[in-house]
Order: sequence, then C-alpha cells, then structure tokens
Amino acid sequence: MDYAAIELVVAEGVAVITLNRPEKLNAFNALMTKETIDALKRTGRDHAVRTVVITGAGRGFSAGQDLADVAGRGDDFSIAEHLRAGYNRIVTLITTMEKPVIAGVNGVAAGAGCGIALACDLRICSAKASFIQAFSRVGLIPDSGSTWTLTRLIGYARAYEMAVTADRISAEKALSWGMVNEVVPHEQLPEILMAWARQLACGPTVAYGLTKRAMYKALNSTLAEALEYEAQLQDIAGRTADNKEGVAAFLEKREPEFRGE
Ligand code: LHQ
Repeated sequence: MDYAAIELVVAEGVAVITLNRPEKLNAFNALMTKETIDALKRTGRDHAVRTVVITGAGRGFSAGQDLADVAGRGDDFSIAEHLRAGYNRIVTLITTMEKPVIAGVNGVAAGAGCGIALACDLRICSAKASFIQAFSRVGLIPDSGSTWTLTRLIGYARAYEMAVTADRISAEKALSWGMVNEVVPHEQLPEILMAWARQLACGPTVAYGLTKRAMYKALNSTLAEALEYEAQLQDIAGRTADNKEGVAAFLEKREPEFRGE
C-alpha cells in the first residue's frame, strides 16, 4: 500500500507492518508516526486481518524518536502533545486492537521503539535483538507506555534498572526476564515469525480479542471483578460460530476450521 516510511502487506489473514527507515534504524519521524497510526487503524478495522505483525527493515526494529526530527523545534514545542498525538495513539491502537499483535524484533528496540515492542501481545525476537530504555541518555523518562508495560512484564526493580542505566538488554536476557516470548536464530526470524502469525490468523479471532480485553482489565481489577468480567465476555465468545465449530470439531475428532467469527 502507498506508504513511504512504512510498508503494509496483507496476505492470508496476516498484516505485516514494516517500519521502513533502515538507514536511521527505523527511528520515528513525523511521517512514520502518521503512517503507523493509519496502518494500525486500517488493519484494526479490516475483518480479513486476523493477526498483525510489526517488524523493522534492516538491522534495527526501531531506535525510537528520530532525535533529528525534534531537535530543531522551538521552545513552544510540547513533548506532551507530541506524545499524545503520536506514540500514545500507537500504543493505544495496539493494546486495544481485538486481535493479536506480534512484534517481530529483528534488531535493536530503543526508546519509543522499545515501548512499542513492549505494547505488542507477543515478542518473537532474533538472537540479534536488544532492548534499550534509551530515554535517560537524553534526560527523559520512559514513555510510550514503558512505565506501565515494563513494570508489569519484569517487575519494578528490573524496569527501574533498565530506565536509569539505559543499558542494552540482550535477547537472551530479555527472555530470561520474561520480556519476550521466543528468541530464534537471526536468519530464521522471518520464517518463524510468519509461522506464529499464520497460526494465530487461523484461530478464533473473537476469543483472542476478548482474551486481550479481559486480561488488560484484569491487570487493574480484583479477582471478583475479573470473574464477573470473564463471565460477561465468555457469554459473547460462547455465541460465536468459532465456539460452535471448536466444539463440533472436538466431538468429531477433527481439526477445527475457525473463521474468526
Ligand atoms: C538515529 C536514531 C534516532 C535519529 C539511530 N534518531 N537518528 C519522545 C518525545 C520527544 C522527544 C524525544 O523522545 C521521545 C521518545 C524517545 O524515543 S527518546 C529516545 C530516542 N532514542 C534514542 O535515544 C536512541 C538513539 N540511538 C542510539 O542510541 C543508537 O543508534 C542505538 C544504540 C539504538 C544503535 O546504535 P548503533 O547500532 O551503533 O547504530 P548508530 O548509532 O550508528 O545508528 C545508525 C544510524 O541511525 C545513524 O545515522 P548515520 O547517518 O550517522 O549513519 C544514527 O544517527 C541513526 N539513528 N537512532 N533515535
């Protein structure tokens, strides 16, 4: 599709958004931010898309904010507005999209690039991937949701350590800390990433989306509230064609053919 700073390819129920400024390690300039928001809205709305993949072209996933793009802005430049109009929308679109979003972390994910990878539902990483909460290197605090996602994923002490040291965390360490789902040999990342994506795209999409909604709500609720919300959402899942198909397939001892409905 006609983007300049990203690529969007949709096939077999999978949308792949590739951040595409490899010469700048896919740092986010204004155009890339605008196009990423547009692609996430488009893929979120498209019922033919049942899984979204976000990855990077070249040797990086994303180096976060393009610092050259904001360096020349005057005193009236508001970082708060920049975040609200850009990264906050990207993170909200990813986390509220009722289908799985997978980060294919092909290389370094720094600053807001790290935040965006952390906002995805799953992270499948190349052995060459790394994560840097680079913000403190430029005198800033973690943004793009990192204070929320990282503390929940790896706990306060490790999250704070990453923030104040801005050290590069290797893929292996990220795996041992529970930040990522799988680390694979670099050359095999595209193939393994697409295998994950295609498998999820053949799944019960409504249930996957409701699972995401329920788990996000559960992160900030009591057990009693979570039990009640599960009951409400299970009522919805239980009315889907995919629920009927799943049960029928089990009883008939065959593989289910989910349609995402
Ligand atoms: C870059 C960048 C980059 C521009 C690599 N910008 N060119 C929100 C609101 C408003 C303001 C500010 O920020 C934020 C949120 C944030 O994201 S703050 C954090 C911003 N990101 C960083 O501070 C990371 C900066 N980059 C790095 O520290 C390194 O590039 C890492 C460690 C990611 C990778 O290092 P190397 O593998 O050694 O690559 P490199 O540094 O040689 O970069 C390759 C090229 O990419 C290079 O360009 P050049 O023309 O010299 O070849 C870099 O200048 C460019 N690049 N990151 N964020």
